[in-house]
Amino acid sequence: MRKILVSCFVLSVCAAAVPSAHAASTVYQGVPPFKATDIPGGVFGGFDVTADGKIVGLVGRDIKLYSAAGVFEQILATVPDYNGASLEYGSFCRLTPDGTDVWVGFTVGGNSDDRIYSVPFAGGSATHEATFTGNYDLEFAQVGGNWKPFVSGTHSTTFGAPNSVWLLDTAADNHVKIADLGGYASGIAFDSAGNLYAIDSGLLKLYRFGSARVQSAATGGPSLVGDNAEFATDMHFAGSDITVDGVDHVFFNSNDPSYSGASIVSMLQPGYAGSYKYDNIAEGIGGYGNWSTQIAFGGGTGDVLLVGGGIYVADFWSSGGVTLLAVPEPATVALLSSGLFTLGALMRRRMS
Ligand SMILES: [Ca+2]
Repeated sequence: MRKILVSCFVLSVCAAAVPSAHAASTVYQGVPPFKATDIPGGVFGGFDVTADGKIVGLVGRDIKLYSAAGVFEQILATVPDYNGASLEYGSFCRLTPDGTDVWVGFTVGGNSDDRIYSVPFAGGSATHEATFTGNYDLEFAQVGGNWKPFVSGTHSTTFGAPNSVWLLDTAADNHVKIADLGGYASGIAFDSAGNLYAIDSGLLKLYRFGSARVQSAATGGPSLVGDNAEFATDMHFAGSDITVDGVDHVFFNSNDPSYSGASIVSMLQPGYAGSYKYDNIAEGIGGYGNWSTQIAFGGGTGDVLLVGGGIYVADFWSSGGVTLLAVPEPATVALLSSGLFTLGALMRRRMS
């Protein structure tokens, strides 16, 4: 599935990394105590955020580095023009866990040659790591003690094929299916224990698959379906992407599938199994609101609730920048540190 180029809005709770000069967001309204801030940047085919808050954005075939304030610094590398006169569309841009490399995905018309490349963060030539039809998101998790790339997408040239998750085979493109889901291609995330979070945008569910089952599927065991999930949380809207902060708080963005205007960024509550066990931390502004695509955590091992890093969201509908979402006001940090339930109590503005 072709992912349309997105502009990037950062939703952040990172007071330290975010200059106070940033204007309030015109794209998202933070749900108190969070607030949203626009970060000017580019129109990205994918993005990620470094541990110190810099933005790595895929612009065309260029992988560009921006300061935490969104100021362009340099081109890290350029991926070869492998599709001739036809465009390659960026689908994701992901730093490796140690930050030494950047992996980027592309799709092309007809999904005839959808490639994944890596480049050194320090600059250099691109390596064609794999070809994966309909790639959408890539996240790293450990298998047998080694970091491995997992990809979500359709893995099919059939339009409307359901979303699925695969362990990427960079040797021979014999990708290993981890989970069959439903709905359109959507993002994934792993927490520190290797649990997999994935979305079925058809059933409007966010699943958590336990790390043991993920490891089994990655090493020859049966692939998974939604019924194999440890937890499933119902969602109001179709989920788009998921990210996890440095202490395993889980955030996701979702869009009203009717295109009627609602795009929200939410955080799962502890013990989230059940219906709508999440709180919104920011909501789209405007007639069509937003159509958000990707979400990422920036801040290394930080805890978003303790102002240790930010949540960043790419927004397609209101192109032209990055929004840093949701910075708790300093006065609330002490409250937040007393526990997530306190935060939940502060954020009861949920759609229902
Ligand atoms: Ca993700």
